[in-house]
Amino acid sequence: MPTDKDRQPVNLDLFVGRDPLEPERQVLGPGAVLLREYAAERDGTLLAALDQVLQAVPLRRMSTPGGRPMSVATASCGTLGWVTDRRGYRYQGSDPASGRPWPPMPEAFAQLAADAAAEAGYPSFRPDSCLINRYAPGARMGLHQDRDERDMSHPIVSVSLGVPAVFLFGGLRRNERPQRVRLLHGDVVIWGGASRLRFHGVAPLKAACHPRLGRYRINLTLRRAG
Ligand code: MD3
Ligand code: FE
Repeated sequence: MPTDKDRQPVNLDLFVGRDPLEPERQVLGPGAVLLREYAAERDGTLLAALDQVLQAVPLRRMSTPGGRPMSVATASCGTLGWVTDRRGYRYQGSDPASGRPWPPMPEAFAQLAADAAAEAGYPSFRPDSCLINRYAPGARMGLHQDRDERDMSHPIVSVSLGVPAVFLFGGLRRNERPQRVRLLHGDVVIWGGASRLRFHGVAPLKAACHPRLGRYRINLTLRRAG
C-alpha cells in the first residue's frame, strides 16, 4: 500500500544538474550578478592552485565571538585573511594558528576575480584577500552581512566549486525573507553596489558527490579588504 510518505513530491534541491532554461547571466539584485559556469573552463587551474594553497595553510573550524565553532572550515590567502575568535571578526596579515603570513594569492584566483568583476561592471577590481570556505554535508552559514572590509565600494566575487548549495540572498534588514539561489560548480557571483550590504547565508549542504571535490563544496570569496 502506498503511504502518504510515498506521495510526497520529489525534493528539487536533490536535482544536481543545471536547468537549461536558466540564463547564463542573471541579475540577482541591484549590483549583484550571477555568471553561471563562468569559472568552469578554468576549474582545473583553480583547483590545482587551491591544492597548493591548502598545503601551505590548513583548513580549520574557527569559533564565532560567541564561542561556537563554525560548521564551515576556513582558510585564507592573500595579504589579508579573515579570522574570528573571542575578540570578534576581522582581517589580519598573519594566520593566528601559525603566526605566519597567509600564503600569497594565486594569480589564477586574482585574474578570475578581476575578469568576473569587469564582466559585471567593475573594471579595476584587484582582490587582496581570498577566504576559502569548505562545506561538508550539513554545514551551513547563518544570515549575516559582510562588513569587516575597509571600503564597501569594492565588490566581492564568489566562486562556487563542488557540490551544489542553496544560497540565501536576503535584504538590507535581517528580517526580510531571503531569495533562494542554487549555486553549482563553476558559478561566479559578483556582489557590489546596493547589494553589498545585503544579508546572506548558505542553507545546510545536502549530501551529494562531485567528481572532483567528493562530498564537499568549496566557496572562494575574493575581496579588497584593506
Ligand atoms: C552577498 N560565504 O564568506 S559567498 C562569506 O558560500 C560568505 O561560503 C558564502 O558569505 C559562501 O562571508 C557566500 C557569497 C557572498 C559573499 C559576500 C556577499 C554573497 C554576498 C556580500 C554581500 C551580499
Ligand atoms: Fe558573507
